[in-house]
Amino acid sequence: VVGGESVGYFRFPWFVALSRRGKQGVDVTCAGSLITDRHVLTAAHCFRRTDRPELLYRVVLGMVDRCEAKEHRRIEMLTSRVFIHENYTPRSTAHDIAVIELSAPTHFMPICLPPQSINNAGKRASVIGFGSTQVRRARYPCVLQEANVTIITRRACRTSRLQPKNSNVAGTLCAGVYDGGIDACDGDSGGPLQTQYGGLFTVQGIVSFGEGCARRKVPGVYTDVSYYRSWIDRQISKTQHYTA
Ligand code: 4AZ
Repeated sequence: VVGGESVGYFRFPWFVALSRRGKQGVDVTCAGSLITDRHVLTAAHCFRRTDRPELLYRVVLGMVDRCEAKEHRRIEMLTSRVFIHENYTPRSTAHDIAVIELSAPTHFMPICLPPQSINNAGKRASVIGFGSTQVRRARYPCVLQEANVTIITRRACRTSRLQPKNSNVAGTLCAGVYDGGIDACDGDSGGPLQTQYGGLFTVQGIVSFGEGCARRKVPGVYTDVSYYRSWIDRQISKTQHYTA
């Protein structure tokens, strides 16, 4: 996250870091959001270089300072299955959405899902992650970062200076700040773009892609979670014995 600030403990318990198995420490590859006691919402492209997606990541919960070897609330979970959107292909940025089924339930608080197909243009939102805080040369922070952005209309996204690929397809939304300087960046993929409705945090977007980071008039592109609400519900209901 470029242009954000450090987040304190216990603020965003649904935030999940996806760290590759077999690597030392916690690498910053991708992120996600806990949406039930055993499902994590993330980006399909986080799995693009593997044919066994359930073996790729450790799911890290309760992490705020990545540089600490241990934290009181930090736990790691394994994945039992990964549901990648049927129409996602690595050649395109469309349908960049996946649901991870954890091998056991967690006690962390999930984030709310939005209702189907709502229009959020103009709404203030924040993006959180351990992704790069610098634009030209990647630099990964120790502490989780949060930055405030605004969700913009599809039309404004299309007519922005550098039109991101596929930004006009249904199922994506754009968010940013007009003058640049604040954005998701490398390593933030899969993490939440979150808004508050009556005090409840809701995941409106999934960090998907951009043309660089934090450039003037070039918003970040997110998967529109409300567009995929029924798809998400279908994936969650595949878990046996699960009651919402
Ligand atoms: C990335 O590579 C990435 N500025 C995610 C979002 C954006 C750029 C890069 C948007 O994970």
